[in-house]
Amino acid sequence: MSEPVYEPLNFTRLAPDTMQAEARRFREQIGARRSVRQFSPEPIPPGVLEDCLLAAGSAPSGAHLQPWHFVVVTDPELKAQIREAAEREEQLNYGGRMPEPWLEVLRPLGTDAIKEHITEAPALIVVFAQRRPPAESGRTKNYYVSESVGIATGFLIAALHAAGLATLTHTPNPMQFLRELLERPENETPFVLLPVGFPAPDCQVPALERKPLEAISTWVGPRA
Ligand code: IYR
Repeated sequence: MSEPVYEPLNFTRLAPDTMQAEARRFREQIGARRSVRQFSPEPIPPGVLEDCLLAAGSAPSGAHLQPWHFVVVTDPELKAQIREAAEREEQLNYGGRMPEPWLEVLRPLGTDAIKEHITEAPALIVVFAQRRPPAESGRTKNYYVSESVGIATGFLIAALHAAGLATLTHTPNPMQFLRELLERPENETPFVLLPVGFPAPDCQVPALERKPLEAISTWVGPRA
């Protein structure tokens, strides 16, 4: 068993008014993120995705096991194969596999089984969850995998947005075809498919409202 090795925390203490300004700045920046379904085929400047992936990889994880793997697909032929397989699943989803109450809450988003974004976006990032450790690790379990990969995916989406890129959080379930097409090992399961790129110049998004603070939070004790 390895014993802990410690180092001093690198922490920047901010003045209260700077804290408020930073919180507001971040809220406004992240609040401007929208899920985008129409992409421009323009390429992504080199190096940007690497930094975003490293930001995602800095997420906290169960026992610091970092149970994620990111596959970046830019190859047009592979993107076409992924689109074809995703549309096959989505035809079944929209054609009866999703019950009416589900279709009803999706209606305002205007989604359907056609997934142009998969071939239009210059890159797809497929996030894989390592449900079990790789065979060569000698360990048999990972912990809090969905929580860890969910947080890392949130970091990734935020990093891509901060870098000036749009994403769609897409889950063309069931997604096993992604493991097969991308030749990932059997301890990994596909978690989410993120088309990434610049929005098409004529991109439209549904006009949506977000829940206000009172609806998403409860305070117990004095509010600072
Ligand atoms: N996977 C389908 C359906 C879908 C489901 C949810 I929940 C969404 O928020 C959006 C779509 C699709 O991608 O169209």
